Amino acid sequence: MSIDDMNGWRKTHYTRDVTPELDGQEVILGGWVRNYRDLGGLKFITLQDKYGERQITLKKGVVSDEVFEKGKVGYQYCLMIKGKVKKFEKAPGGIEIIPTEIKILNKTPDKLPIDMTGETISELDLRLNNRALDLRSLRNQAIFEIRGQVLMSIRNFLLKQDFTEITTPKIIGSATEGGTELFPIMYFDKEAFLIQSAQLYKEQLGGVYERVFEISPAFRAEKSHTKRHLCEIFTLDVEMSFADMNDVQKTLEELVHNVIEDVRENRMPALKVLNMEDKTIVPKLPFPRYKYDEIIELVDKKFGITIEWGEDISTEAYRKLGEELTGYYYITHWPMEIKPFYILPSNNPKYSESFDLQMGWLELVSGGTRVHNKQQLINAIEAKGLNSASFESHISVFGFGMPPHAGFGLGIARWITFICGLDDIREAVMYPRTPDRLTP
Ligand code: AMO
Repeated sequence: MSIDDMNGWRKTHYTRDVTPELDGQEVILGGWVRNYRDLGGLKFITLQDKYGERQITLKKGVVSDEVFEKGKVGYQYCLMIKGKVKKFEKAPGGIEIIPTEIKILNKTPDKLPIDMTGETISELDLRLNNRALDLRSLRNQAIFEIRGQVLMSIRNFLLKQDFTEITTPKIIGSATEGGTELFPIMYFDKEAFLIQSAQLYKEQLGGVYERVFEISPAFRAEKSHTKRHLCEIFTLDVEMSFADMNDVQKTLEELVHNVIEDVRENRMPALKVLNMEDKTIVPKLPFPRYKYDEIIELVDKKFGITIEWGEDISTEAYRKLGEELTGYYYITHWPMEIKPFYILPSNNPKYSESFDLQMGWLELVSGGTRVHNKQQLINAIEAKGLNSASFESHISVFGFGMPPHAGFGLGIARWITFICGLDDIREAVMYPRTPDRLTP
């Protein structure tokens, strides 16, 4: 069988736009074969495109012999179909298309590497190896439709609140946050690094545009093989001047509330595909707030897990916490010693003006009030054992009238994992990067 050209054909509709009102009209659709059934004198092709699917019905004697013969297709063949819309209640969506012409634009092997019928879910690594194909599945269509909505709703919400969208460099000359988790690269004949967070730039630009946000990648050279860690992350970074952590927490919880409301309002069919329609519900405001001290006391009393004051909360403790606190909640006032230099110490300097936003057991956000006094910033950098000279260009900005400010960073993939009820963060990213995965 030969491969056809489009030959001037253009799609007249997406599948979702072919409604029963178009009964009798001629349409041209294009897409891929999600499903195919050959019952002898009758063949059904389920044609999918970016928005959905429609049934193409080929009955011997009703369609031409040539079209009937051409209807012998394989899974995920790329097709264009010209045909008449026919109202038919028994067909999915109450419509079928009776084709008058079929173009086969590209074929697939007899056996695809992963299941594309939706009957079973192939193993994740196998799916990721064939990601562009895998992304055509109904489940992935739903996940990334929701992700798109989340990003759009975040932007709409923040722009309405006078935030300015910024874009900051992802290649930097020296280690910013002092961590060891940086990817070095060659920048012509010099060593440079991929950025770990937009932190320092968003703070600087907060001193210009007052309220800023960025949605962008950041790179973490952590060899973590967990279901919640990636090496290339995508974060929402927010910074607000003339504000402290309480103001930021209020904006953040309103943002979460609004975004989930938008997802439910606009993406209910996608939530249903993922069986999340009763689980991803609009959270009540305000979110519960617990201090770090209260949390370590709770996990000790309730679960007998001891966390030494000053230590991070262990994964085991988080898991247990997630059984107790199932929704969104804040953990505030972390020990200063486990927070980065840019976080403002509390009046009792053992503590910090910081918070995490949790969803059950998973950390979604971290943030806090920042140091804005230049000398205090220099001291804080050195107290963390870093060389303030390598932060000179950043520190200098604090000598030019830096306002008090606060902000947060939200991991987009972690949030999508939660909203979509996924088991592994890699499912929430089109092309995930992990210690073991650099392709595709
Ligand atoms: P932090 O390092 O906590 O804070 O990162 C912010 C959020 O990004 C997500 N995240 C990750 N997601 C997947 N894989 C990873 N390896 C990973 N690392 C982080 C988490 C996390 O809560 N500059 C500060 C933010 C601020 O204070 O504004 C920062 O980067 O959801």
